[in-house]
Order: sequence, then C-alpha cells, then structure tokens
Amino acid sequence: MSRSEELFERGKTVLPGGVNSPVRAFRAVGGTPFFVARAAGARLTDVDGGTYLDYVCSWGALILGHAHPAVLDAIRGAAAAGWSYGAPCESEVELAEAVRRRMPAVEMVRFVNSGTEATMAAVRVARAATKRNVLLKFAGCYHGHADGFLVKAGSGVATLGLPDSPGVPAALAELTITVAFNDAGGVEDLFRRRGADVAAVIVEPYVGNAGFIAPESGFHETLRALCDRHGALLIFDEVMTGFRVAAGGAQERLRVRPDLTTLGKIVGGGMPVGAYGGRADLMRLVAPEGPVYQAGTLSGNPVAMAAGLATLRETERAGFYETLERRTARLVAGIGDAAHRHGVPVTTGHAGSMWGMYFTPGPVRNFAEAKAADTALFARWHRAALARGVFLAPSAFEAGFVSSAHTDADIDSTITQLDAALGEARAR
Ligand code: KE4
Repeated sequence: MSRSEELFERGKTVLPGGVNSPVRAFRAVGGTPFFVARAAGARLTDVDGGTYLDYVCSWGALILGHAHPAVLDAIRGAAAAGWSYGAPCESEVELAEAVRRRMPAVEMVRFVNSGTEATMAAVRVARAATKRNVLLKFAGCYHGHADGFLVKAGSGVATLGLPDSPGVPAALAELTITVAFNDAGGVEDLFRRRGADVAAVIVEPYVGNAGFIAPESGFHETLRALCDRHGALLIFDEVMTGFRVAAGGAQERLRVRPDLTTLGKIVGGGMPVGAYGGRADLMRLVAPEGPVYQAGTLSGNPVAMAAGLATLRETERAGFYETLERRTARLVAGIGDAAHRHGVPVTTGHAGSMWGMYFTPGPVRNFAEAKAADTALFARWHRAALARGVFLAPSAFEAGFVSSAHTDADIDSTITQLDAALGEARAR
C-alpha cells in the first residue's frame, strides 16, 4: 500500500470522504488521490515521491505556481510581524487599492476568507439595495456552497429553484431561478415574467465550474442591459476569472461593467482570501457604514493580504499575461491535435490561462451540451495522464490552469504525455 493510500484510508476515518473538499477525492475519475508532500513552481510531489506537472494550480489560485519566492518572502515577513491582529492594518488598505486599480468597477471592496463568503455577501448587498429577493443564476455555474446557490432548475425556465443538496430549505431554493448559460432569450423571458422580483443576476463570466464555456458575443451586454432596464444588479463572480483571464479579469476582457464583483483564489495568492466589491453606493450599505451585516474574524488577515499583494505585483510584470495566454493556447492546441490524431471528437477553449476541453464534437455553449462529453474516456485519460506525471483537474467539468512557472518545455512535454495517455485511454 502506498503512503497516499495509507493516508487516504486514515483520513477517511476522520474526514468525510478523506478530504476537505469533495472534488479532491477523485470520485469523478476513480483511483486514490495522491497526498502532497511539497510543491514548487509548476510541480507537485506526493508522499511517495511521485512528481506531477500541475494544471490544477490550487483550483486557479496559484497563477505564479507553487512557493513563488516573492510570495514566500512576503508571507515570511508578514508572519514574523504577527499573523492575526483582529484590528486593521496597512496591507488591507494596500490590497484594496490594488484591486481597485486593476478593476475600476470595484470602487470599494470588503475582504472575506473564501469565494463562498464573497458571493453570499454580494447577494445580500444586492437584495438589500433592491429590496427584492429573487436571484438569477446559470446552470453549471458554481458560486460556492451557500444555500441559495445549491439549487437546480425547476421544471420550466421561470419556475422556482429546487434544492440541489439535502439541508437546503425549499423556501430558500425557490428564490433562485436558473437559466442556461448563453441563453439570452431565456434571460429576457425570465425578466419579462419576473423582472420586478429579480434582485440580481450572478454569473461566472467565463464558466470554469462546468469545464470551460466561453460567453457568446453579446451575452453579457444583454445581461447588463436587462439588469439596467429592470432595476436588477449584475454580479460578476470572478473568483476564478479575476486576474486570470486578463489583468483586470473578465470585466476588462469583455468590457462589461458589473455592479458587484466577487473575487477569491488569485487575490489571496493561495492564502484564504475572498472579496466582494463594486459600486461605492452599494458597498456603503455594508456594516459598519451601512445596515447590511457581514463580518469575519480572520478577514483581512495580514499574512493573506501580503500573499495577495505579492502575487498581484508579480502579475504586473511586462508581458506576464501575454506569455501565459500564448503557452495556454499552445497546450490547448496540442490537446486538440492529439485528439484528432486519435480520432477522438474534442472541443477545446481558453481565455487567458484558464482552459478546458470536452470529449464531444461540440459546440459547448452551456452545461447541457457539456454533459454530452464522454466522461468515462476523460476518467481513463486522467488516470493515464497521472501515471505519466501530468495532473489534470480530477473532473471532466472543471477548468484547467497554466501558471507562470510552466515553461515552454513543460508545455511541450505535457502535450507529448497527454497524447500518449489518450492513446492508452482509447485502447481500453
Ligand atoms: P471557495 O469558497 O471555494 O473559495 O470559492 C467558491 C467559488 C465561487 N465562485 C467560483 C466561480 C468558484 O470557482 C468557486 C470555487 N471553485 C472551486 C473549483 N471549481 C473550488 C474547488 C473546490 O471546491 O475544492
């Protein structure tokens, strides 16, 4: 039995499923998850000495790769000065100013400890500001595990949501209505029927929690126009796309200005940070300035703030995003070419260094079309890739990431390994 297998068996006696977040248990791809001993740059090393080129990058948080020296120094320096004050400190103001510089629509921001906290709070602000309760989301988009987001579509477009997890009260689920991503007509129809009740539309501008689905031209402009026409607020959930698909996130790449933005992952550089922000008139509703309550013991933690600041600073180097996008494009093209050589239908996509692929002819414009992908082949490919030292997200419905630590040589060797892995996966 390997050390990972031992740890997994031990972990399952004390952690549900042996993990602290479900996707890490490899249930969608099979096999035993490797347990990490250490990580540096683009590579993870497991407790049995296996090394992997990492395309999960802590689910998008590590745009600089693992243990980046500048971030490590910042964490060490901050920790040496004490690592939780329960009182304000300069780095909270500095990181807020850095976020505003990069995303001008984020006029004010509040730091929290996870993306889930950020989206929960953003929706509360939207409901307080509009005095409405209904939330519109899109199938396949994930906004964290707060009750109101764990909802599946009702039978028809405008019907009320149904709980998508035990423990979510129907009364809460009913307040969330789900429409297909890229279905501008469906959104217009919903606003026609329920426009006066909709507090907010929340959307992953590029969908990373169903694989990778890009918005069709004009889709977000339609959301913006409908929200304006009906007095609803537009929330861009940029927990994954923020500082990833462009220096200023999806709102810069798409040139669409949301009312509220949620952030996570990169903004903390891999330390636990989430953030919500946007129009100052909305954010001034948040306690203690306004009546909307939200609080957090470790919010604005000095070590996390230092990690986020160091990370954002590194991404401001000349050519940072261009190089990342070029390497990602090469990786995705290599996967597509390999699939064609093996006669496997494939749909690929990327924005910046966030990418995805589906074993299906496509197009993939929404979650229903994504679900047509061959997930069994993906699982076999994932296992064969892992055996060849390449770690892909352990689900056909997760995005992949490239970090600035991935070199051109890493990309080339990854393409070679993934090609061979696909040959093996097909043969089975
Ligand atoms: P967290 O609470 O996990 O920090 O953030 C929730 C969240 C909110 N919004 C978007 C767009 C997100 O992608 C996420 C979290 N993403 C997943 C990856 N699919 C986190 C990985 C996991 O659940 O373990």
